[in-house]
Amino acid sequence: MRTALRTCPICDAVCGLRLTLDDADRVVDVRGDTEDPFSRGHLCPKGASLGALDGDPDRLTRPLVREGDGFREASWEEAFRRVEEGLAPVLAEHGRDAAAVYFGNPTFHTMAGFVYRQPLTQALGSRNTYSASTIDQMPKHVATGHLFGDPFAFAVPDLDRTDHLLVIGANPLESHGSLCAAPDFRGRLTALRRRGGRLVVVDPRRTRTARFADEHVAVRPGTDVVLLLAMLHVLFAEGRTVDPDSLGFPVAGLDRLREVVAAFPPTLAERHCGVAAEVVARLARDLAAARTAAVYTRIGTSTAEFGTPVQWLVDVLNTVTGNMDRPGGVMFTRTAALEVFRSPEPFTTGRWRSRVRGLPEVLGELPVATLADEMTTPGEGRVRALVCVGGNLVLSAPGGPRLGEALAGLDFMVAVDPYLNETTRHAHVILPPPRIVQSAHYDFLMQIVTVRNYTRFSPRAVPLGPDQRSEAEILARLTLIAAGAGAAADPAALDEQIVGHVLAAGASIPGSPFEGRDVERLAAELDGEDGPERFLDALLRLGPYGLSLARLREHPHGLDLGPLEPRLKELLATPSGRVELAPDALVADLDRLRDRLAAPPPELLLVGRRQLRSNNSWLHNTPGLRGGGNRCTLHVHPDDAARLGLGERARLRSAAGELVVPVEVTDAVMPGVVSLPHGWGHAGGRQAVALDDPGQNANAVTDATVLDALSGTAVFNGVPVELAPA
Ligand SMILES: Nc1nc2c(c(=O)[nH]1)N[C@H]1C(S)=C(S)[C@@H](COP(=O)(O)OP(=O)(O)OC[C@H]3O[C@@H](n4cnc5c(=O)[nH]c(N)nc54)[C@H](O)[C@@H]3O)O[C@H]1N2
Ligand SMILES: Nc1nc2c(c(=O)[nH]1)N[C@H]1C(S)=C(S)[C@@H](COP(=O)(O)OP(=O)(O)OC[C@H]3O[C@@H](n4cnc5c(=O)[nH]c(N)nc54)[C@H](O)[C@@H]3O)O[C@H]1N2
Ligand code: SF4
Ligand SMILES: [Mo]
Repeated sequence: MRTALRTCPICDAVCGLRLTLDDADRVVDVRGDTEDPFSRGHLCPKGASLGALDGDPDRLTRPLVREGDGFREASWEEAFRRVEEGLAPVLAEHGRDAAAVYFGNPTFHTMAGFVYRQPLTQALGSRNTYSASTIDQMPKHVATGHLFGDPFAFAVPDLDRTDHLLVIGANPLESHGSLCAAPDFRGRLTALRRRGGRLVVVDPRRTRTARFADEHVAVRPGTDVVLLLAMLHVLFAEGRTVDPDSLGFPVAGLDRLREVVAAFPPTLAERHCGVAAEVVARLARDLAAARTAAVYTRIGTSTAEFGTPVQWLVDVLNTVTGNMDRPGGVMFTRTAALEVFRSPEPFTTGRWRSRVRGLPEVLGELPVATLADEMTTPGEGRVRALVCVGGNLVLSAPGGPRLGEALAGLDFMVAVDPYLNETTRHAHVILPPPRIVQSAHYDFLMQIVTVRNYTRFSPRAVPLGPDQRSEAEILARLTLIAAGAGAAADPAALDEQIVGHVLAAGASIPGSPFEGRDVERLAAELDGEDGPERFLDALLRLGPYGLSLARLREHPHGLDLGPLEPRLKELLATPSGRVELAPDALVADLDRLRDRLAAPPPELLLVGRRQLRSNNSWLHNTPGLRGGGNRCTLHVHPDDAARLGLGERARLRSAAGELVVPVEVTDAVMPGVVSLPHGWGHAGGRQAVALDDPGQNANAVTDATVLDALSGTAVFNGVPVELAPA
């Protein structure tokens, strides 16, 4: 028996874990790491199941290649050769855009996903680049890009110091927080209440977080944009906004903003949001009156028709109440490794458009909602091949079943995934990453959104066997194949190129520790077992804390780098050099809202529901996480159930599709709203536990034709539906 320390890779909370491994290197016990200065021993049921997940007998251990209607195991050499044979002709005959790539949620957590995403995308050279961002946080990037000029400068609630937290469309007691990395969210909210602070939740459902809060305000799905405009209306009308000169950073657009919100009085919000006008006004006044306050929003408003306007208005509220970039408000991290990348080109979108629907590119990506169109619409530039890294699109994307049919018609698909599932079963080659504990871990991306500055590196706990390939090597080889270098090209050479890039950039930054130094010499000094570790070492050395991989290894429980500090002024990258409170694109997008408000509201709206013992599409195969409340049911309010005469099962229909689902009558949802969790609908894979109680695919009824216009993000919350007894 021995112990190994590592960060949990499953969600944004980045909890430190203490694993016990037996002599056969199996994980036999998982505890929270009480010495981690950030998570202090916190652990949730998913983290506690990491051993079962890591040792899942259904995880693939060898590559699979398609043979007839089935799969057979193959050597890595054969598998990579098959990738080359499948991909190269598509690129040669139909051009770069004929191959698409998708990066799924787990690639936002893995080191390999962070390091190779750009090289692989560049090597493919396709406009058809997709990721989970356009079914998740893209509205936040777009709003942030317009407000601050840097689409990655995410304002994070200063959870541990705020006096007033307004949560809109997030359920951190079940999701454990998102774009707000805060292990033990419940403990932090308990501390908020104990120091006399106030927690208010705006959500169409009475969630675990809503029940915990001082106040829960039920809002009609998709209407938060009106609520926020009306709150701003109140603040301006009552002179409750702070003096812009007191903010500590320059702002532009205040007068225009005042004009815009003048058209949205609280009475209008009452009509559309189902929230009484005096409650709307009080929400605004409470925010302005609090000593410090933070407004926080996530999936409930991000994957919604007005996702980008809501993310914009949330940070506008944070700004005009004087809470932007100050302790107790919302703040910006100073990361240990990513500061070199902080200032990008001026933010812009639409540098190219999707072929079929003409949707604008954002951050180099096209909307996942149009991937099926690109695969099935004939013509030049049709997508004929897919590289799918850590994505279960059939269950995760809007109109998933239709996308599944499109995948079945591809000339070639390769999946990098530990499971044979609903999506990867359409692949011609499946390349499995090794066990979880066989990968080193560093949260490049999550460290952008921690509520304290914090960093931690976990070395791999179990070495790779001779028949295994690291995810880094898999992605490096795919990159080389896409670049035309072939299946046998040397991944180490690619790694040196990637690392060389960082070193050269560092050497050209005035005042950096690498300034003027020779890249080859620098490369020889780097530490690390493989490309990603060396890459990390380079970034840490260039970072603001003067760290290195060696220093992080000396601190296996992680390093607390202190509370967040004001720094917006140095991050600002707008052409005006000011925070743009009323950007043209956002103000113009409100025309779409006026049209929507003029139409009669749908009678019944579908929203999602995350479940504590689940994580998107891939944890349903772990026995310890099944059962209890973790079932795929439709929550229906008793009034709606009675009105519609519903029994045990109901037929749920939208413009996009139809499902028969088990009904759970509960007043946890407001009348006129039904809720179905996503990630279910298991079929056709090799996941015995998941297939035993497969549930229904919520994305059979979400509609890929309705999007948040500016970001191309799919609408999962606020889908018009009809319901009838089945
Ligand atoms: N209706 C509805 N749909 C939604 C949402 C919703 O709220 N409602 N939420 C959306 C959101 S926010 C997200 S992020 C997406 C997520 O959707 P996806 O991007 O599809 O991500 P996951 O379902 O988390 O996992 C995808 C795949 O990654 C594999 N995987 C697990 N670990 C690893 C690893 O280490 N490496 C690799 N290469 N693969 C791995 C899993 O086996 C699984 O097949 O779903 C979205 N879909
Ligand atoms: N247990 C668990 N944890 C997870 C995941 C998981 O699947 N399971 N997924 C992970 C991922 S990928 C992500 S992105 C995060 C997401 O983290 P969160 O955003 O915190 O997760 P959700 O539970 O989807 O919370 C969204 C809330 O918005 C509400 N809502 C729906 N429509 C509206 C609306 O129109 N207005 C308002 N105001 N609210 C609305 C929903 O009822 C729901 O309570 O969670 C991560 N953590
Ligand atoms: S809260 Fe998230 S990071 Fe922490 S143990 Fe659970 S799944 Fe892992
Ligand atoms: Mo997500």
